[in-house]
Amino acid sequence: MEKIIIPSRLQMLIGGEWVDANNKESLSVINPANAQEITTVPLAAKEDIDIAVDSAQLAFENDTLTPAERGQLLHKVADLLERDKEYLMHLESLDNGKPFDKAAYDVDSCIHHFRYYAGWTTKIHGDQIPVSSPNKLVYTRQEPLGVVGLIVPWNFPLMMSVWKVAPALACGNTCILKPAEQTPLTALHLGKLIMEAGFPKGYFNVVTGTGAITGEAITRHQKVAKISFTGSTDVGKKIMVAAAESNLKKVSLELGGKSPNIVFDDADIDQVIESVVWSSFYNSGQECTLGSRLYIHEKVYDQVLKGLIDKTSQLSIGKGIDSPDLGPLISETQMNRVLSYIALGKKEAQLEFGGHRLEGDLKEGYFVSPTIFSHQNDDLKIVQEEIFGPVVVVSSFKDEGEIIQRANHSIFGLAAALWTKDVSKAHRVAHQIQSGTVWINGYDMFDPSVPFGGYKQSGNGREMGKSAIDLYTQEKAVWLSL
Ligand code: TXE
Repeated sequence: MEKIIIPSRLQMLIGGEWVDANNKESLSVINPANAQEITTVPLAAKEDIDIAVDSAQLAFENDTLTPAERGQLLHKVADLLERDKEYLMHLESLDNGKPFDKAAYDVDSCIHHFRYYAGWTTKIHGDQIPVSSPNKLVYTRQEPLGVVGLIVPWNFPLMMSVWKVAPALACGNTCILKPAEQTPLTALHLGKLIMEAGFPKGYFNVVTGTGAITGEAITRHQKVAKISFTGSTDVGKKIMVAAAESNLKKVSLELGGKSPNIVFDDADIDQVIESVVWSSFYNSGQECTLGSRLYIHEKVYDQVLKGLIDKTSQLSIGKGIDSPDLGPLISETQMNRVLSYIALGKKEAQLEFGGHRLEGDLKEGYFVSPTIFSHQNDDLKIVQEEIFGPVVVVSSFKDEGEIIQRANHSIFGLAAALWTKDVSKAHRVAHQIQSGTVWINGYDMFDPSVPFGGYKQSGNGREMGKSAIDLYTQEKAVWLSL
C-alpha cells in the first residue's frame, strides 16, 4: 500500500460533526518508533463532554431504529472495515507501533465482532414468567441503558474499542468513545465509518483527550448510564469511585493481569516452545493476557527454557510498518516503567536474556529487548506486578498441588494456560485456577462468542458473547392483572 497521508490536525466527532475542543486545546500524537509527532487531536474538556452527552442523550430519546435496522447498520460497518482494512492496519501500526501484519489480526477481529453482534440485535428479548398468583401476566424486557461511556487503552486501540462499541450499539445504546491519548487514530476513523454506515447523528461520538480531564469528565457525568473501561487496575478503582460519587452509573472493568502459563512434564514440548515465545512477548508484552509468569515442570525446565531463549534470540525487532516480530513500546513513559522493572529484576532475580533498551537504528524509538528472568520466589515484585512490556519471569515446579497454589498467588485473575496431554489433569487444574479464562494446549485463543473478563482485581463483567448483551442492557419486569 502507498504511504498514507494524515492531516497535521485532526478533529473529534460530537453530535455527527467534526469539531475542535471548545477551548481549542490539543494533544500531540507521537509515533513510538521514532518519537516524532504524527498529528494533533483535540483535548476534550468537561464542556465538550457535556455537549457530546447531550447529543447522545437526544439520539437515544429520538431513536427509531428497529432491531433489524440496527443489525443491518452493524453489518454495513463491518463491510466498511473490510473496505478500509489496509488503511486501518497502517494507522494502527503507525500510531501504536505494532507490526503491520499483526494489525491485520486486530482488524479482522473487529469485523467478526460487528458481524457477530449484528446477529444479536433481533435476539435480545425477555421472558414470560408463570408466577404463582392467578390472573397475572408477567414478562420481562431487556432494555438499553442510554448513553454509555467507553474508555479504552492503547495496546489494541481499535480492537478494544470494537469489543465495546459493537455490543453497545447492538443493544440500542448511544455511545461516547474515548480512545487512549496515545492512540486516537483508528477510533476516529471508526467514527467516520459508523457515520458513513448511516447511524443517526449523535448516536456515536468519539472524544479525544487525557484520562485525567476527558476520561474523568465522562466517568463523573450525571447523564452517563454506564462506563465500560479497559485499562489499569488503579484507574479501574478510580472509575468505581467516580461512579459512586456521581450517579451510581453501572461499571464494567477489564483490568490488568499476570497470567500463569503452566507447562507440565507430559506436554508436547515442541508445541510449547513454538507458542511460549509469543505468549511471553506478543505485542511487545503490552497485552493484558500476556503469559508473563511461566511455570515449567522441573523435569522439562532446562529444555523449555533453552527453547524459549533460542526462539527469543531469533525475534526481529523494528518499526511496525516493516512487519517485524516485535515493535516498540507505546511511549517513553511506558518504556521507562518497563526499564525500571528490568533494573529491579536484575537485582532480585536471574537475568537469562535481554534486559536493555535497543540502540543503533532503533535508538530514537521506544524499543526494549525481549527479556527473560528466572526465579524461585513468587513474592518478588517482578513476579507479582504487571510490567506490560516484553518481560517474562520463569520458574520451575514439582507437582500439581504446588502449581495450583502458586498460580493463584496473585491479585490478578484474567487468564491462565496449561500444557499437558493428560485430559483429566487438564480439566482438574483448569477448574481450580482463579481466572476468567483458562487455555489448554494453546494461548490467546479468542472468539466474539466466548465471554472474556477477570477474576479478582482483573475486573468485573464479561465482554464478548451473550455476556456483553447483559453488560449493555437492563431488565424490566412488567406485571399485568388480567
Ligand atoms: O493506563 P491507564 P496507562 C496497565 C499496564 C500499564 C498500566 C499503565 O500495567 O503499564 O496500566 O498504563 C484512561 N478517568 N494497562 O497509564 O491510565 C486513559 O486516558 C477516566 C493494562 O496508559 O489505565 C486511557 O484511555 N479515564 C491494560 C485508559 O484510561 C482515565 C491496558 C487507560 O489508561 C483516567 C492499558 C481517569 N481518571 C494499561 N485515567 C489492559 N487491561 O489491557 C486514565 N484514563
